[in-house]
Amino acid sequence: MKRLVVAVLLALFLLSTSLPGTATLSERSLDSEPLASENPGYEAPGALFDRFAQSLAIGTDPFKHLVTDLNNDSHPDIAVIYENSPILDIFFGDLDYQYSYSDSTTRILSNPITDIAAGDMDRDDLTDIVLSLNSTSNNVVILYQSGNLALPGLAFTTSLRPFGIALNDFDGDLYLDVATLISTAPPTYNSGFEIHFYSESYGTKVLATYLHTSPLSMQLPRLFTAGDFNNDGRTDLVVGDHGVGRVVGFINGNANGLVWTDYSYFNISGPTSLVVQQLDGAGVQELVVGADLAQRVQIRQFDGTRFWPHTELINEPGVASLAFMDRNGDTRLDLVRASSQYHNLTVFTASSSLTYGYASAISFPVSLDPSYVLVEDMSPDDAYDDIILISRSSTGAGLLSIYY
Ligand SMILES: [Ca+2]
Ligand SMILES: [Ca+2]
Ligand SMILES: [Ca+2]
Ligand SMILES: [Ca+2]
Repeated sequence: MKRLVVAVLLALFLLSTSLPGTATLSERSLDSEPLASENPGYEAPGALFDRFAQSLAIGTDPFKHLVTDLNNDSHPDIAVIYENSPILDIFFGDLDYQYSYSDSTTRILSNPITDIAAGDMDRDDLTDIVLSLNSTSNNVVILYQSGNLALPGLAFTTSLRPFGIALNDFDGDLYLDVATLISTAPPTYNSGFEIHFYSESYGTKVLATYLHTSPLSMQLPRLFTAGDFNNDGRTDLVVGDHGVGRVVGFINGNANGLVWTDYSYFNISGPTSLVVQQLDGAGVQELVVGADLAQRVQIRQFDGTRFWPHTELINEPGVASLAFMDRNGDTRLDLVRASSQYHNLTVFTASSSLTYGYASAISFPVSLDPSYVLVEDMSPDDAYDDIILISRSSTGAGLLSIYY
């Protein structure tokens, strides 16, 4: 009800502030099937989700981004990294929650950045940035907000090149530790993950069984995420390898973060996105896998032994990135899927049995190839969470888009 009131107020505000020509369009869309060009927005039947959008041209081949407050003004900021690039761009949300190059900053690292994460690493209530670099030494860098995210920050070295980061307090000392997904450059195909504890000054304390050995036989694992998929209160780790077509979950076996011997894996062709998320509000968290070669999104639940397939969304080509939002306030999380084949975003509304279908979905086009999608609350004036997408054109030109 509250959402509806907000939506009505928002619509009235729009009508009252819009130009005469656009008011005519809005009125017409109320009593006829809306045309795509009319952007009927979130609440209208056939909504396109793009009544409000904000776009910003960014660097070439944007790869991943995150949203957090990086200058302590309570306005969300957006950090972006790029494919094979040492550049970190940070766009600060201004007083009106707008983003531009005039209010941004850039850091140029020593080597190409392979992953980015955010967390309060020094417990000063200011969110810091952690970057992994495609290099053999000083290849994980922590930039502290208290130092204005200035280089060199704090650097430490992983056993092999790092290609993924997951942050969690793995040993219960209240400080975030850094898990890294590591591998050699091909063709030796050694890979694994390790945990660098704050209490050990991020020296390697755990080096997990190498991922390249049988039966996992991974070659270039690049997907890495953390989450408690077995519901025992300890954060576990999940690794995916697109080329080999395999996903493995490692169970965190001890509150000291030192035991990682139990794992469970399954095969899926071409995984591109891993999310551990409580989707239905109860029981174990769900493991969601998007796969472009398998053309599907699978939702699995760990039953103590294996990741049991709960449901899947098939015939979904080009799955590039997944995120979740509750777009209708029913506490079940709805699925946001970016497709590099359809060049669009689709928001699938979850049913009570946690299935997702086109019957209750909305789709809207995006700049050519979506790279990574996030859901965050980008403005206190907006009752809903928003979708933040980075995408690229056929020439690689990057675009940051926020859909309200
Ligand atoms: Ca900010
Ligand atoms: Ca901090
Ligand atoms: Ca810790
Ligand atoms: Ca666990």
